[in-house]
This record gives sequence, structure tokens and C-alpha cells, in this order.
Amino acid sequence: MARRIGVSIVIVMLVAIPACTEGVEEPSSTSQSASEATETELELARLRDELTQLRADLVAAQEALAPTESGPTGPYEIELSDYRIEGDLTVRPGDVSFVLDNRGDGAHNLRISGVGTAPDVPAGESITWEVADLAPGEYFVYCALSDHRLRGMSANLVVDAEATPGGHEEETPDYEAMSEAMTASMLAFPAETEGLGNRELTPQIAADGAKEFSLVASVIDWEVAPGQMVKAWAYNGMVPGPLIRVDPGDLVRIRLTNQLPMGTDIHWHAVSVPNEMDGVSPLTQPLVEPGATFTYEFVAGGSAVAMYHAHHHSSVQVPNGLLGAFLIGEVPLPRGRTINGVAIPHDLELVAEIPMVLNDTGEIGLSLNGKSFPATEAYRFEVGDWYLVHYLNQGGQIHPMHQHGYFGLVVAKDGVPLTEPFWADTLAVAPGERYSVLFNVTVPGTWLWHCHIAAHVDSEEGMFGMVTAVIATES
Ligand SMILES: [Cu+2]
Repeated sequence: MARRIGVSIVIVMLVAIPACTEGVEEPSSTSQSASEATETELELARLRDELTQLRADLVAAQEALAPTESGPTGPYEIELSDYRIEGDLTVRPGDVSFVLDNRGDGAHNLRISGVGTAPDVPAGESITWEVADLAPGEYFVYCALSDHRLRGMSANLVVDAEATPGGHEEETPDYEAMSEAMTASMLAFPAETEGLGNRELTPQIAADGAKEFSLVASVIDWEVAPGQMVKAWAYNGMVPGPLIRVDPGDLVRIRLTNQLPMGTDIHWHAVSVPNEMDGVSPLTQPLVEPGATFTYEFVAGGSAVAMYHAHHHSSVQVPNGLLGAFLIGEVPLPRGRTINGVAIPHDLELVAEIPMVLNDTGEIGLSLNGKSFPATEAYRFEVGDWYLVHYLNQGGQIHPMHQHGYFGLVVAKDGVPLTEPFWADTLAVAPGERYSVLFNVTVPGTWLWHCHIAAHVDSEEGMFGMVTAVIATES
């Protein structure tokens, strides 16, 4: 307030002074003496000086009152690590606030050549460092501790008036664009893509009656979502690998050919096999090197909802696509029973049995049967239809699978029929688990079917990942 009053006074004086000087500049009488004229000139010069000073004061006062950004610009975040300097390396001139985030295993600091050095930042900690009057230009910055600069901790800091103001101004998301993206992504369903996984593999019947299957593992181009090509690790050129279905008691022979850039093996997850067929190199078999083959042989036991996948470097090979469904016989359904008041028909016939492989990492990422929404398969049914899904989680996270519109009857866990089947609309499926769920379509419409972890199904770009839908029409 005091400053404002001071400036007002200066302005009033400036308005008054021009009138005053005009009066002095025009002497009215020719009878003035020479000394009087000199005195007038001196007075005039003094007033001019005063005016110049007042004008300068006014400019200074106006600058002081001009709206300025409160405090320093920033904070600009700079990440220090062993041994790199990364982050916001283009900043505005003036007073600048930096957040120095040390993600390394030892202490680091930051020196701006010719300007100053920040305090040492202990490992895992971050500090705020303010630098006053940083002039525009380019500065060499580095960690001044030990030999960290030589190990790579140096960078250029650009100080430029055009730089973004730094973290304290939150960017407002473009909500309109987000809505448009969501609508467009949903209307794109179901989208055509190249390739389809889970196709049932027809066996050759050998002379000894064995059902023989051939699996060739190789790296392929796989369209996860429209236009989104990845390098998948695949059996027989598809993700998931082909569905293998046999009957209880079948002699099964499966020949694996490895065309991958590294060794591999196949573990038959929840299939009863002799130990040397369990697919865990080097404990139960030699690693199947690139170019080599290995034949698995076993007699299928009772009914099973099982899986197969690579065991060697499984965190790389499985999420990249070396995974599949293995079904033996049929899951018994609770036909003729009434569960929570719902009668399950004696003569129930399934219109579809759907192995749904869940995956969430690697090249394939968040997906149902090797595809990300809107490229996931749409399931078309009529009201009254019964269908059975086997959720097979071969990913690294739990996925609570949720069917809109109607509940499902959980009939088996890991292929074992439940003595007390139960109804659920959402079912958490942990890595390695299988659940078999019986659904009856009761209401027509497009019913979304998805993992209920929001980050697994949408992003700023719209819907993606572990989403599909049942499209149900009147019968
Ligand atoms: Cu999920």
C-alpha cells in the first residue's frame, strides 16, 4: 500500500511539472536584467534535472508494481543417477527453482559452471535448490563429486525465455480430446487384425495310436491391436499358441522345434506327466537349444483345464507369447442342480467353450487371447445361450474378470469341479490360476466383459487391453 501511495504522488508531480516549466520557459518582460535571465535559466535547468529524476523514479516504481510471477520459476526436476544427469534441462532465466532427485546409489550434486554448486544430495533423496538471476545462455552442468563427471554425469543446461515455466504450473488435461478418444476407441470394436490365436491343433494319429502334435516356436510379427505390431514369441505363428485338446487316457506326443534366438522348453501346467516330461530344463530335461527339437510324451489323465508355456526364462518367453491352453476331456457341469434359486437345465448344451488366456506384460502386454481391445474377439450369442469360459492367467498380475449384464456360475477351480458352484459377477484370477465359469445370456444387448482394474482397460488414448464384449441378440 505504501508503494502505491508513493507512486501516486510521483504521478501528480509529473502532471504538475510540465505546466511549471512552460511558465519558466517564457519570460514575460524585456526589462529583465541579465542576472535575472541567468537565474531563470539555472532554475529551468534545475527543474529539468528534477523532472528527469522523477521520470526515472516513475519508471522504477511502475516496474516494481508490474505483475511478476510469484517467486522463482520451476521447480524444474533434474534426475541424478549413477552416472547420468537427466530431466528438465531447459529453463527460464531469472530466479529458478530446481528439484534435484538422486536416484543413484551414492551421493551426487549439481554444479552449474560459473554459477554455483548445489548441496550434496544423499542417495534416494531429493532437495530443492534455488538459483538467483540465472542469465539466458547455455551452461555446462555436472556432478562435482569424485570422478562422476568423467563417468558421464554432465549435461548442458539451456536458459531460455521461451522455456516452459516448470512444474508449478499444472497442465490441464485435454478432457475433450480424452472423451473423443474414448468414444472412437469403443466404436472401433470389434476391429479386424491379422492373426488369431488359440486355434485348435488337429493331431496326427501315429501307428501306436498316439495323438501327435507339432509345436514350432519362433519370433513372429503379431498385430496386438489395429496397426500395433510387436515381435511375438509364438508357437505355430499364433498368440496364444494353438489350443491342444485331448481325451482322458490318450497317449500324447508333442514335438517341439525351437526356432527362437535362445533355448526353450515347455512346461505342461497342471497336466499330470512323468517328471522327465515336466519341461523344466536343466532339471528334468536338457535345454532345447536353437535349431533343436524335443519330444514330450505322456498319457493324459482325467479331465483338466490346463496350460502350457515356456519355463526357461519364463518372465521373457511367456509374456512375449509362448503360452497356450491345454484341455483334457470336459469340465462336468452342474446340470439339473438349483443353485441360489437358479435351475441349471438337465439338458444344458453349451453353444461355446472359450479358453481365455490372460496376459499383461512383455511384447503382448495387457491382452485377452493375444489381442488388445478393440482387436479382442467379440462373442455373439442369443438370449438363452449357455457358454463356458476358462480364464487362464498366464500373466504376472491378478485380474478381476467382470462380465456385465448377468452373473456367472463358477464351476471349477484349476480344472477341479467345485462341489458347491457359486455365482459371481467379478472373479479375481491370480497368475497361474484357472477358473471355469458358466454363463447364461438372459438379456439382449452389448455387454462389456473385462478386467476390472481400470489401468488394464483404459488410458488417455481411450479403451484398450483386457476388454471384450458379448453381443447378445433376441433368440
Ligand atoms: Cu487386469
